[in-house]
Amino acid sequence: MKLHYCPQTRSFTALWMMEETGQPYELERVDIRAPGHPSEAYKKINPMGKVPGFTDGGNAMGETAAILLYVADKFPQTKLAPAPTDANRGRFLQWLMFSATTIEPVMVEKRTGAAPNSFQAGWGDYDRAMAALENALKPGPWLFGNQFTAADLYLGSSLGFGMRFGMVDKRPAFVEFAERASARPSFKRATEIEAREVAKK
Ligand SMILES: N[C@@H](CCC(=O)N[C@@H](CS)C(=O)NCC(=O)O)C(=O)O
Repeated sequence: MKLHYCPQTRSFTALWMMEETGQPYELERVDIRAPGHPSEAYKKINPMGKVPGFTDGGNAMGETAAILLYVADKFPQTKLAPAPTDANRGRFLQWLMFSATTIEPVMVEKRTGAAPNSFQAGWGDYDRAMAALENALKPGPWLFGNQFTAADLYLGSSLGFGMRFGMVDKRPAFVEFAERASARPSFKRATEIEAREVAKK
């Protein structure tokens, strides 16, 4: 497995995921600011030319949610995704997608002050999304009790980022959830790798 990665970008979430699995992988640095980026070769990995990109044998993909799901399914022993036959699978998929489909757009709404149109917009609006998420995270410690999954990792990463940059309210349920997630050894390892990569710049 190879993670195509650029420090201090959204590709941190996939890096954290790779560390959470404990499986071997390569890290390939992509400079998203380099002239000529994205190359045609890189667009064969991520058609948008964005990071993260991910390759594994004949598989190539972009999109954090897709990478997390692929990796979680590849290593069922990590229990980072409920099995397709598990009663939690549907709810897991829904929350795994939520960062990409809903948190990202509502953060933009918050930052730009764009007028919400909750009924028509696929992501609803900021208040509606935050209320749904807070309700899901409140029981804790994770979405599915004591079982940490890729959906917790992605939400923890998105909430941490959103609260750091003032695009998500610091509600106690969010602060506590993000703190619990970032206390994981995998997060600390990913943070160290990121710091090393930043220093290489
Ligand atoms: N929907 C993508 C978003 C990826 C994304 O926007 N990556 C940014 C870095 S944070 C990027 O590659 N920007 C450079 C570019 O657009 O060329 C995901 O969640 O994986």
